[in-house]
Amino acid sequence: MGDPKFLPLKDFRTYPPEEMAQRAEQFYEEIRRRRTVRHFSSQPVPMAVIRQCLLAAGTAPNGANRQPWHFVVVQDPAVKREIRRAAEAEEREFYEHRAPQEWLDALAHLGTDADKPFLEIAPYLIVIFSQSYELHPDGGKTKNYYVQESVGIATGILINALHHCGLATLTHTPSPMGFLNRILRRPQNEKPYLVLVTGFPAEDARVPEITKKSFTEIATII
Ligand code: IYR
Repeated sequence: MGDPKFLPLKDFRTYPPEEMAQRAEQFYEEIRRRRTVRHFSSQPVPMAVIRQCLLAAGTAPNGANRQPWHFVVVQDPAVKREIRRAAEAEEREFYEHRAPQEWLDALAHLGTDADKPFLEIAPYLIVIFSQSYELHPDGGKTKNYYVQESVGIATGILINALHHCGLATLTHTPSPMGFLNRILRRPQNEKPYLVLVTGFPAEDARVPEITKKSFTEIATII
């Protein structure tokens, strides 16, 4: 290993206190408008926008800069149909057998069920994979670090970037998700993390009436 190389931090920006406060408020107002949407329109979305948002996700802080993620953008209707079929089979198992009553009770106010039409209707399914290790062409493996944290942060940035461009998202987690490796032909070092359903909301989209915890419930200043 050579010596670590460093560069001056060039493009960091600071703002006067009033502008900081204004920016903090504006960001909150922008992000609080984001809602998880389950009713999508099939209206097309330019792929260039998705590509740019994925570049934003790829800037996420992560363990040892291994960038242990891979994003598969599914737009092919046949592949979306296959994913819907496989996801609905797992979801039926979940809702009818696997989920304990306590979990079903916790979900009741969201009105979710095993039917997932959005997996075919939305223009894109962004399937996010985590890489617990790197697989080299000679068959060698290198371990990755803080993989769940890293991929979670990248996913958060992606959700934020897509919202920022006026796109709706749904974080969908069929469980188990192993079928995604098979359908999308992803290698054994990758595990599906979640499916980010992406597009415009349907004209008549409705969202559950929910509230967010207050500041004092989510934060402590000591
Ligand atoms: N994966 C299932 C169930 C589900 C679980 C949670 I936790 C949610 O917040 C919502 C749904 C589904 O997608 O329906």
